[in-house]
Amino acid sequence: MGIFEKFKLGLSKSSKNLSSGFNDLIFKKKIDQKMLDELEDFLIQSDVGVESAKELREKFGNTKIDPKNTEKNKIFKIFSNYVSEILKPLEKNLANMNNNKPNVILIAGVNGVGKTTTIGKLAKIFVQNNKKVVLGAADTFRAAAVDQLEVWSKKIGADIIKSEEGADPASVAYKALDYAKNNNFDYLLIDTAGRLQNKKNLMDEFKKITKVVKKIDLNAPNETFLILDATTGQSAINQVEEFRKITPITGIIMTKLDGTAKGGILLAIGKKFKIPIVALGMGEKEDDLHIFNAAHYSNALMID
Ligand SMILES: Nc1nc2c(ncn2[C@@H]2O[C@H](COP(=O)(O)OP(=O)(O)O)[C@@H](O)[C@H]2O)c(=O)[nH]1
Ligand SMILES: [Mg+2]
Repeated sequence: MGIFEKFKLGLSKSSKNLSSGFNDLIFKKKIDQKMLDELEDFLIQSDVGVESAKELREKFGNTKIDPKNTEKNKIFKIFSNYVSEILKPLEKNLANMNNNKPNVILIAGVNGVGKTTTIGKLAKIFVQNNKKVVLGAADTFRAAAVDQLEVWSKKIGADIIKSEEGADPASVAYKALDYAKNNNFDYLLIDTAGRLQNKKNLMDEFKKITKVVKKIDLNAPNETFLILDATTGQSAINQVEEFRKITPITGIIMTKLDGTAKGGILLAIGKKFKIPIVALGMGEKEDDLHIFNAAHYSNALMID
């Protein structure tokens, strides 16, 4: 399966929702203010964001559409071009990430969004590109979290540095970077705990991690990727706001797009925060993470 086909499959719930919404509204009704109101409401409910819904309403309102001659492609194109224009500048090219060795990537996000799973999948992409990858198990809050990362490390052929449950996450991060540096690794991916309900602790934890890794490498962490769960909808927006206060975010990975009809949330987040988008998670398996491509995403949203 090609990469576009994977986007299409992963986003099929969202594309069905959007395409059938356009079908019911634009193609079956006269374009008037009432229909445009309905369209705007529908777009807001699809989580594309209030601002985008307004701008799209305007675009559709200015388009001549003959209801007898349903120019589906024209409508779909207006939508995908709009999405693509906003998100294209946000494509984060992993190959062009700074050439620090090792490249230290800190993974942040609230519990359950898919941090550990995403680390496994992302590490697999690096390993497939013949990179040496080590995982740092700095989510020491639960023993199960370390075990889960260990399973991934074995599955994909990456090393892991861990400590006992309850250990200081910063000390694990330090140990992992020390190991990565001395053994000439290309990437270190650091898993963290995401207890946003205790913001002060989380903030202190991130401060401490970023401080101790700088003792080994002043540039570390080179990246901090925030993981967001697409099925949480608007709450993902709050999470970006909260995490940005805790630590600078250099990239977003959105997971579980396969599990929601509201994949438009990525557009809302891109438009609002303009943070680069790294990859999209579209399933639980090791090959279900896809490097973000704005054209593929925007086109895949419009196929029914
Ligand atoms: N359907 C689907 N499930 C996912 C995806 N990413 C992660 N998950 C699942 O979400 C759950 C939580 O993932 P986990 O990595 O443990 O989250 P963490 O608490 O942030 O580390 C697990 O059951 C994963 O298999 C995805 O892209 N699609
Ligand atoms: Mg985890």
